[in-house]
Amino acid sequence: MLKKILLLAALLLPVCLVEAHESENGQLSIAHAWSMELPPNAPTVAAYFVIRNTGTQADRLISVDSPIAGAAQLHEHVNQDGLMKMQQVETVDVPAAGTLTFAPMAYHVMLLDLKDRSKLTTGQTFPLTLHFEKAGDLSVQVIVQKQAPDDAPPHNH
Ligand SMILES: [Cu+2]
Repeated sequence: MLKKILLLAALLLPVCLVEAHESENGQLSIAHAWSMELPPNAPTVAAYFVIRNTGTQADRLISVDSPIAGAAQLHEHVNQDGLMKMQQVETVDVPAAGTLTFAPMAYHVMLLDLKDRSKLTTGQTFPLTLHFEKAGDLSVQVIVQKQAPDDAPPHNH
């Protein structure tokens, strides 16, 4: 009986990896894509995720886009004279055999000129495509939630 349960668990595991908010392309995988629900009139929204690179080659995130936004930018937070400010960056390097976390007060995707606000309420998802120099395109579903997940990785149910 126990064996049966373990087998069942093993069979269910791969399903977990291809959940809506995860995406994989060779060495790169994107997990925990999320966004925080904002007031309905917020002019921009930020999206966050974790990029894992299991390969021996570094890659580079060169741009992002989403059908719900007219424009999408890569941003970082920097400490400027004691003030945290965000600014646009051209690209973000993904280290070999490493993890890069996009999170509040760190790297994030800024979506501007929002088109479909119905997707920006808690429980909804919207598509986001990441363009990498070597790995090509990776699309994920971003989950809109009320607050930040207290611990992004590891994945648990
Ligand atoms: Cu920003």
